[in-house]
Amino acid sequence: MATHNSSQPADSRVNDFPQNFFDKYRKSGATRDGGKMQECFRTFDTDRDGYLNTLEFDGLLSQLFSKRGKPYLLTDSQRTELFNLVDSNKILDPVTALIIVDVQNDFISGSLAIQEGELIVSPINNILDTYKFDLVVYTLDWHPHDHISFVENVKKREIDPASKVKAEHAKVQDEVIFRIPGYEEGRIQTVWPRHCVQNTEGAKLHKDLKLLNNALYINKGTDPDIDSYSAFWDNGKLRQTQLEAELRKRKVTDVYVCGLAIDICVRFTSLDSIAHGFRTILIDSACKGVDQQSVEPSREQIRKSGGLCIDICEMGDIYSLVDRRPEIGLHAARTALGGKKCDEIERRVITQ
Ligand code: VGL
Ligand code: ZN
Repeated sequence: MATHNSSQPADSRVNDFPQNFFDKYRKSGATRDGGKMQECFRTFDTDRDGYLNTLEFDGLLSQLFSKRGKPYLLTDSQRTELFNLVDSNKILDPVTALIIVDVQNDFISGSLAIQEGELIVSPINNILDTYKFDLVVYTLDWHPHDHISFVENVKKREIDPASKVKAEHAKVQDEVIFRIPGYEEGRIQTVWPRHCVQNTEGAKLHKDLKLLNNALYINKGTDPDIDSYSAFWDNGKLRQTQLEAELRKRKVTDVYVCGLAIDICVRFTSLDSIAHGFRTILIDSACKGVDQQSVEPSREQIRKSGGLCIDICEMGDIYSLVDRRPEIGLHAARTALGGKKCDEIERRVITQ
């Protein structure tokens, strides 16, 4: 194995590849068709297991960094650096977080009780017992008593003239547009029964939910004038919680999401997780929805945005990396390219 660096190609170095695969890319004006990646992979994945092991990766490096068939020697640290570049999103060594969204009394047995909500408590406990996450996060909907989302409070704020629903007629799940002093735009808000008021019984996590030591707790919806379905951002993307910073601090790569409700807070938390570049996996059977009709569209939106929806029975293979899904691998690769927007990258791939 090479232990020193040299600006000259080595005279002799083990080279299992009689022809240099990269030669055609050295010639000026070589056509770079879309098949080059598959061809490259097929060439170097000599044991055909779908992965490039260390030996195969060395084979690739020694052909790539060469002159007239003679490889340049790379130091171990250079090889490691190049490998880490490829693996910059920790594809081979993920750091995992589980976000348990709003498993609070009011969403299970209280004012905003979700159908079969209590049925997710034991699957979540099973997940906590079975898998060791690098970080477990419990989120709490944590509203002040005068919160904008409470139907009981609609008369406490000015209604925007554009609001179809007027204060006198507002009922649960209506969309009301408020005027908030200091903001030009009206604030669109679906109104809910009073729920998860700070320090009340309804805001407590379900008594049977297993609480891990060293977990992180994230309160959301604490500003009276704006709601927060996502555990990352408020609905107007005006202010962030500390969730992203805490995940970054621990170098989390893979975010698993479960809890209540799949069509509201789980959905927006998952979408923001995807947008922040985390490989995001929604554990379907550990979630329930407020509105049954919007459950499937929520899943679809998460999939389309680059997330994965899995059943609990798929969790073992995915967590242990026996099952690697290209959808989220692709998302990770895109993030490795500097977090560029998907269409930008597709354009680069097509036109290069
Ligand atoms: C939620 C409605 C209002 C949720 C929170 O946690 O899904 N839904 N506030
Ligand atoms: Zn709420």
